[in-house]
Amino acid sequence: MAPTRKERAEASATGHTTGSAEAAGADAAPPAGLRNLAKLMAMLPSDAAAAKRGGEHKFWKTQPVMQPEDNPQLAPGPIHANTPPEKVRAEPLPLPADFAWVTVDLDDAAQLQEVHDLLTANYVEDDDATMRFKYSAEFLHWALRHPGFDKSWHVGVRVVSTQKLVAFIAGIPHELRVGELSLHSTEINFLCVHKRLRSKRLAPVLIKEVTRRCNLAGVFQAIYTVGSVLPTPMSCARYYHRTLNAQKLLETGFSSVPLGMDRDAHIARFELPSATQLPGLREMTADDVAAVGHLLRRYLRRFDMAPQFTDEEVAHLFLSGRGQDTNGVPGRRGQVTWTYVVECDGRITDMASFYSLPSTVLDGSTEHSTLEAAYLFYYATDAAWAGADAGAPPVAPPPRTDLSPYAAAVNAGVPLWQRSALSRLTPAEAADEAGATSWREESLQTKARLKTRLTALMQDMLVLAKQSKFDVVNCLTVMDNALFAADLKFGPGDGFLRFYLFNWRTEPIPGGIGARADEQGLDPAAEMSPGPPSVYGAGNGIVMV
Ligand code: MYA
Repeated sequence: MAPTRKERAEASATGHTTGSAEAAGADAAPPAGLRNLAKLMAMLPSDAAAAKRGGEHKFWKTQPVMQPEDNPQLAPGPIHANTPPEKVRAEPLPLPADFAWVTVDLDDAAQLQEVHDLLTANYVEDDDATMRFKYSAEFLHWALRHPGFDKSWHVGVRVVSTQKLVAFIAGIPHELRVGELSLHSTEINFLCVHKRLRSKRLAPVLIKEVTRRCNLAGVFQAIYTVGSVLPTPMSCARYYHRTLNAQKLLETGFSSVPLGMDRDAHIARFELPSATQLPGLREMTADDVAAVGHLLRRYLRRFDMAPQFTDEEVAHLFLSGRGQDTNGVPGRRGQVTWTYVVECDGRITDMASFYSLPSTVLDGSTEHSTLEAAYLFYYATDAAWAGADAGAPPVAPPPRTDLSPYAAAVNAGVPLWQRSALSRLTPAEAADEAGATSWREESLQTKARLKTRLTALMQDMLVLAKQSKFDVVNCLTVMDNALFAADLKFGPGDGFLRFYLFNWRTEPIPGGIGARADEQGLDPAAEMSPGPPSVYGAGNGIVMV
């Protein structure tokens, strides 16, 4: 996930001095070999200026994405039919002289470091260039080596003469359920072009190349998130921020003391208990994978759109980013994800996770160079359900060894390009979703129980994030976050994140915004069906990194 967002713990003005990347020394001089790049890239057929005129979207209007003028009544489904491999372009798209495509091998430490360096200096900044995402090498390795990953979807562009990596885009396989339909799709992320090569129409070439590679692998749909508005968002969520280290956030200009409050009261407002409160809360282990998978699949089935994780993905997402123990020294080296479960009488009733995504502070006037941000990741609970809302458990769960529809199609010889709508969940995994009630139909009592439980669970996540030395916990308005955000002192930020589907048409899905005055007109779902916004949550159950 890659939002353009401005992190503010408070909605009030910060009085913060904006520092440019240049001033911060992040990109001060053209690195060797880049000196002639701008000249070289000028040879690209650049129609940037023309494209910008009147928001024409010269590129996006040619792509199989929902267009603003599309009839909203069109049935959900693909915009273009799947294509057999012989109809997919066999060679990579042409690049200008002295540029070459590379497939980045993220298991090679040097190549991983190159991607890390490119992103650290050139990736997403907030609107006034005061912060820039700083994904660690461990994070990129964890995020992009997702189960079933296809190395050819880790696409780079190098300058041939210097071998410098100057652009990148990546996809990982992802089973996405939108409404009742599941698509084997790719989650696209980390699109980045070196600052000196911007506005040369290189991004569309990267997007077309990764599309070609995905199509060759039998994948024809994608999901991606962008801070800005492109054709055409199908969901929009807002960033919320929960201050942990108020002093540091004030010093970095991330937040400010609200008018009418003194500094000490502001800092005291964000104090937390020193220990977690929920009995049975502990770190997730490998033994919990099946139980967490069961819980999560069922929980996510309540949303209009959500991933469908296999147990293998659950193990990867929540365990493989735990970093390495450091022989008694608190904390782990290279830790990316933190995942906890609640075990009650031998049963896992809750799970919750967050991941580490620091930002470089680009304002040279502060002594702090990095903001340590934890982002709320997936969570699930069954502690809130009872009676009718509980849903009928499957009478006899199918054996866990049965083949998924996808695997069965492989065995039956169905060609790769015709398998994209077949689920990779085994029958037992799929059965975990049975009987879940949509978030729209849950009773008020269930919502109230859910709110109580999630507030307790997330309060403990805040305590754990604080113990792990994070400065702030960020989340979006997706999933059930609206139920606990205000009570736990998450405040709205300036950033919004738009969700897009490639080659899939769907009705917009509520992203949990619309209730506040400054959110009017931003929620594509509200635009489609005007009415009071839901105060209870969102239909969007996706959290991208
Ligand atoms: S979002 C994170 C994006 N990265 C950053 O923001 C990092 C900092 N910025 C940069 O590196 C550059 O500014 C980028 C654009 C590379 C973003 N998503 O080359 P250009 C369109 C989609 O002259 P540049 C993430 O990673 C723009 O509207 N399109 O522009 C998810 C215009 O088209 P049109 C974007 O500034 C990425 C054209 O590109 C984005 O030099 C999902 C201009 O090209 C953007 N973030 O470079 C990608 N930014 O004229 C789509 C600009 O039509 C995946 N543009 O308006 C689609 C699915 C593909 C797989 C399908 C498989 C089936």
